[in-house]
Amino acid sequence: MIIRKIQISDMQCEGCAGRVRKVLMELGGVVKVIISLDDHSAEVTFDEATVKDEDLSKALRSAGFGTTGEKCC
Ligand SMILES: [Cu+2]
Repeated sequence: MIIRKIQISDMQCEGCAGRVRKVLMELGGVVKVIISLDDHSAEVTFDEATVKDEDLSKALRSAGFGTTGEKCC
């Protein structure tokens, strides 16, 4: 298992945090997601044999979250 902290600048409210959490948890191999709205980040624990870093960012992008930008819901 490895832990990655991902910056998600356009996640700024509880609604977005819940969506980010859901998107990440739906990926096979992700076992734990800790959202921090204070620094707009998600700390993700996952099995690197099942899911890759780029899978996380790809899933977030397809759900409408980037790692840059200002928009929120
Ligand atoms: Cu929002």
